[in-house]
Amino acid sequence: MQLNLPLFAIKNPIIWNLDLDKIKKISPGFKSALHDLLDITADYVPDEKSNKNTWWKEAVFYQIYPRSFNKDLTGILNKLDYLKDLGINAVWLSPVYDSPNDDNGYDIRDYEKIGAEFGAMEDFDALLEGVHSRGMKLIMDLVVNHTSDEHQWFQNALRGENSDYYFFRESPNNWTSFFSGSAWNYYPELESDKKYALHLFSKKQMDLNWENERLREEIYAMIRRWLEKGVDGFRLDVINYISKFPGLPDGDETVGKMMGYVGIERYFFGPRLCEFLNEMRERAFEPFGAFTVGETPGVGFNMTRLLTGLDMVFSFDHLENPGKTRFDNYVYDLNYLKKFLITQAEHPFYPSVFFENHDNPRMTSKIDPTGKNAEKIAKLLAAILLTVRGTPFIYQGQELGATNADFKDITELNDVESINLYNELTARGISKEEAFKKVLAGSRDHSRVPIDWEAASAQTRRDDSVYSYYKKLIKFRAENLQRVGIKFYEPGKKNYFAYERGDLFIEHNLSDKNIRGRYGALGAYESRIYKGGEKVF
Ligand code: ISL
Repeated sequence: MQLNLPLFAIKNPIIWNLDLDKIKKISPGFKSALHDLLDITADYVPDEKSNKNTWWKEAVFYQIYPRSFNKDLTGILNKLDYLKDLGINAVWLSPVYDSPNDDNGYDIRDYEKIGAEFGAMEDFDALLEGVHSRGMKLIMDLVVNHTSDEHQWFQNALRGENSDYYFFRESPNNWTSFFSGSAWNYYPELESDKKYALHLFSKKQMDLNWENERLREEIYAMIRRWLEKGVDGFRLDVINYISKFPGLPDGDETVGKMMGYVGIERYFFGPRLCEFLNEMRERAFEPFGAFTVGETPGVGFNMTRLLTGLDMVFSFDHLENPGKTRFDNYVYDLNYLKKFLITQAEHPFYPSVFFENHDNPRMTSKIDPTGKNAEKIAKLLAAILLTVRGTPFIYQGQELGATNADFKDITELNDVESINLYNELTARGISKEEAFKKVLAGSRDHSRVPIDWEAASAQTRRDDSVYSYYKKLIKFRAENLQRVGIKFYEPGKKNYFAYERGDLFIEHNLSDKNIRGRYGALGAYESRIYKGGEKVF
């Protein structure tokens, strides 16, 4: 998929059965790296999941990115009625902890303190109470692959105390950071010979060493304190990266080129990942019946099945067409989304469904960069999101049909990933215009601009708005679409996506042209729901 090879290149039995050892031209290093990338848990047998309360299978979640939602925690509290009116059952709050904000809160300085820009712990308690009193749930963002370099643990490590909470080495390996450049910082002031420390993300997000049992205990204790407060669960940031291969071996350069980042096969599904997740579940989540959704980039359907320590995961493979990355300028083909959802349904796990979050441009703009059909596409995406099998996650603004921001210049961007990438591209000799164009295609800032509350309130009063469409469909879903299976209809028909769920028949036109549906014509990007041949939505 990463290379956009035709499927027969993989499914052809001659290729499928190739014994890599017999191919002389493949270097042993590439072979073993490829093996690690594809096959590392071949012998792992997953445990049975416990029979806990699975409220989240019936919930509609809403993600709040606090700094661009409504100012602070009290601002969020003031919008809970808006969310309740929309029909939301659970809120995922992106980080609100104390942080120097190098990566907007995903660099935590103190896990048990609220960032001053958002308020204080009393404000958080009031928010939690406000959520619960409206019959909703609240999940927090748990960022435990790394901490800020300003976290006390890292500050201690720099003084030589508990330095095994992080990864320090005498010399860096060849791993690259997701936010450009080497994944290693150099600290010349250190007394030890090990002056390099690992950061897979920004230079201020230092990777924690999960091999260290004392560190794991501290993390579990911290999680339990939040659960004692009454939070209902967590979204776990890049949680599949927590187990790194012992010794942190160099990544294979060819695999690195294929994937865009060197070293990824050494940690994206590390040898102790399932063990750590199960341990964390037993020690922290399970005693509280807490819900977990893991952010697990690159894991794929088959490995997802093995992640029994988590209730659900976010997979990202549907956010770009095969062969494309977020920073490519292209028009997204919805037929691929359909194929992804059909294939996913063949796998035995309960999926999350989402099209947007704080790390991606708006999906409507990906499908139609001109914006001409933005409202129709926003409604189509709502209809798919809320009628396929799985738990839907709405990202703030999506319910208003938000499109990408109209940034004109690099100085208008704020995200560390965008700025680092721009600097990397221009340093490589690419012109400023070209570099800006590329960064703009994938910039995370598109979805981080403030919510337009005036437009929101106008939409709540308009019956045919995107907001009202979401609201009606969420209600319809709660009444008609709980815990029923899915059976796809005419899956081979291009630009047409249709399925049965119980006694409902749902169909979508994935194109901007009229097409023939089961019971008549479907207009551009139109969705319909039928019951016994009668249109009910
Ligand atoms: O960078 C990636 C490869 O393209 C992503 O898959 C990346 O791993 C993913 O976006 C991680 O995101 C999460 O962790 C980051 C933070 O900046 C994001 O906002 C968060 O969602 C580091 O904490």
